[in-house]
Order: sequence, then C-alpha cells, then structure tokens
Amino acid sequence: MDGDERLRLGVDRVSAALLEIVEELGVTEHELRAALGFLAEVSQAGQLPLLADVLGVSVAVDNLTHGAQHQGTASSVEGPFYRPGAPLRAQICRDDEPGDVCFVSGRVTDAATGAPLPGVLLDVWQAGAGGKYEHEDPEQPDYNLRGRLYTDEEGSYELRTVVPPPYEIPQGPVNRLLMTVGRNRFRPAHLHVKLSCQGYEPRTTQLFLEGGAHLDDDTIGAVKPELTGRLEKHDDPEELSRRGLDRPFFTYAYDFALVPSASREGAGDGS
Ligand code: MBD
Ligand code: FE
Repeated sequence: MDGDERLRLGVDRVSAALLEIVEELGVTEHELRAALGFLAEVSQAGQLPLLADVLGVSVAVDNLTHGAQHQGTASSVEGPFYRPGAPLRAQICRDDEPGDVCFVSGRVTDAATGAPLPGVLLDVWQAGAGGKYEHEDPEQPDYNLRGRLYTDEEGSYELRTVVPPPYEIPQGPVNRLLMTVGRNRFRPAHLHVKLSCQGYEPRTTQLFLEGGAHLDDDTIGAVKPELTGRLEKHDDPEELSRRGLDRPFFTYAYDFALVPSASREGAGDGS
C-alpha cells in the first residue's frame, strides 16, 4: 500500500470513528465548537505532541514500531521535551542542584554477543527536583539536567544527576482536560536516555524508579517493568568523602544492550 492509499484509509477510519462517537454520545453543536476550540488552543500552546501522549497514541505507535524486538533494552517514547545538542559531560546538573545527588551507572553491551560496547553515546535528560524540565523553568540554566556522555573502553558509563521527581503534565489545555475529566495528570519519576553507536540500532528509552509514585498509573502509559531499577542510598561518611560530598547520595544501576543493525533483518523475530 502506497502513502496516498494509507492516508485515504486513515482518513476513512478517522471519519468512521468520529461519526460513531457523535452518534453514541449525541454530540451537540455547542460541544463540537468547544472541541474544535480546544484543539486550536492545544495547537497554539504547542501541546499537540503532549495530547498524543496522554491519549495513549504515542505509546501505541512506539510499541508497534519496537515491540516485536525481543533483543536488547526495551524502548519507550521520546516524549516532547528532548533537546538535541546537550553538552558533553558526565555531570548533567549543578553541584548544588536541588534534590538528592544520584549517580547513574552501568554497562552497555551488544545484545547478540554480550560483548561490552565502548564509545556508545548516551544522551540523557530529566526534570529537576521542582518537577520542571529546564526549558520550562526560568530558575534553571540552559540545558540543565541534560547531557551527553560516552561509554569507556569497558562499555561502562557513570553520570551524576539528582533523583528525578514525579512529573505533572505542564499547565495548559492538556493538563486542564485531564483535570476536568478526573484523570491522573502525573507521570512517574523518569530519566530519558537515547543510546547510539555505529553499527547498532539506536534506542530511545526511559528509566523508572522501583517503588515510586504513579508507576501503575502513568498518564501516558509508558512504564515497562524491565525499565525499572532500584535507588540505593549511601550515607557512610567515608563513601561521602570519597565522592567529595557532604550529604547522603543515591546510586542507580542500569545496564543497556543494543541490537546490531545488520542482524535485525535476518534475526527472524517473526515480524
Ligand atoms: C514527559 O515528561 C514525558 O517524558 C512524556 C513522554 C510526556 C509528557 C511529559
Ligand atoms: Fe519526561
């Protein structure tokens, strides 16, 4: 099926789905105008991607695109808040960043052979302890809590950040809609990671915190159990001084695996 034909089919199906809703609910002229006004407002606010997220569409497309792949680290949606060009650095926030210091570390391996992968680029981003991403918070410096780093010769990485907070969908029409219909407006705490390496399929995913709030009712439904890891608290004075810290810190360990790009077609995963 070519692109035009897929578009025609898509328009047909959207029309049919909308007609079914109009008839089932007996939609009034006033409600239709309100719905169109709402969409215009969402567009104006630049929140159309966010609307696709909370309607569950982004996760459904991600699962269709990457769900059949049984090898390597599971994917999760990129979300609306990625910014390319983050600084190359292993500490992605200020020394005195609000929140609990957290070292995230692990290894990246070849999903087919288990061999460690040096030179993998990790592009990471997250919200600050106040619950906002840098670009929506005038208190944070440009590119705060965003950074890129490479795995070393052993395929290992370690980055310094703060423990991410649960995240409320930003103020605006999408948040208001969720509030009005009594739906959860929060996402669980998460760290976004994009991994890339020559010869491997790039992987975009998110890491979650075991036992955290909203793991079971993520407003966009993006949580996967295998993307959840445990925070460990460290308050031993010797350890603190070794890290040059004057307050307890946390560690979070997560290992990634990337799928070789060549082996994908021939892998025979049934798709
Ligand atoms: C987020 O922080 C996010 O990561 C996604 C995917 C959607 C809304 C807010
Ligand atoms: Fe996010």
